[in-house]
Amino acid sequence: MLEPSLFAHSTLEASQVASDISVLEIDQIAQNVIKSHLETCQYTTEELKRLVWLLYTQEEIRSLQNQSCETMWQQCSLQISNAIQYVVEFAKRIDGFMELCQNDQIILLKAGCLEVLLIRMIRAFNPLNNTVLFEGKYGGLQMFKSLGCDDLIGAIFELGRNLCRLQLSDEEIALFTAAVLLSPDRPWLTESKKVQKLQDKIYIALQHEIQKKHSSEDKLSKMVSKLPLMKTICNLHLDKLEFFRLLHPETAMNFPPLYKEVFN
Ligand code: CLR
Repeated sequence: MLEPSLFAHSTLEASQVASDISVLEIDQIAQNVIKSHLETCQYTTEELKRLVWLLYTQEEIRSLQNQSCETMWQQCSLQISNAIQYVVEFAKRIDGFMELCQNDQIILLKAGCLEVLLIRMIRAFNPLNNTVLFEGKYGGLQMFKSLGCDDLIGAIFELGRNLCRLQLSDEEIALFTAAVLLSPDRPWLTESKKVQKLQDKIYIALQHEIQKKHSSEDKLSKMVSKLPLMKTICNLHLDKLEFFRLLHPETAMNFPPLYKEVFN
């Protein structure tokens, strides 16, 4: 016969194992997401640190400003398209993403990839002089003047400054972008419950990561509070693109296929 005390002991152990498994699972999720981010973030932190003082000269800025609107749009869409490729690769490496139906994978990527890029942008954004990495050098918002989208660019730079104030680590960026990508409320998802479960776990992992660093308690809510501005920027981008397409249909037709596919 089993001794009561022994039995009690083994049930205690079992419950500990149960909670260990979930902590372990959260840890594995964090590690997978962070590794996926580091493998697909396009520029290492070291590279960016080296580049950060490589600024466009006044003359180079002037020549960007004097370019035609079409050429500048083409250059920007190419840079964005390149960056999207890395986001697609990031998504594919997140455990659970490839197990979603293909329809939902596409919906999540189309809906989330610009938001992910906007968060990733802080790695390549210098809040000290308000510059961002564009085609290998840093420059301020005036370099995008020829796009004719001052409001959009202004909002993007404002978001950059805002997000930089949170001083997110690469681990936090990894988990935050994964959570944004796995948003269960995107229209037309067929398995949003499955997406919700993945996102819940990633947010728990993110909360853990924040606690580890002893950062302010409401860091997560501060991060989440930037989502509406990101959504506004995404919608503004779509408006600008639609208007550009009306004015310059032949240029827009020649945008990179991935850019067209994501924003059509
Ligand atoms: C974001 C982080 C990526 C690398 C990267 C590539 C392209 C960059 C983008 C970052 C930030 C935003 C960016 C973009 C190219 C053009 C765009 C600088 C750094 C600016 C804001 C212009 C947008 C114009 C729209 C009208 C398309 O890992």
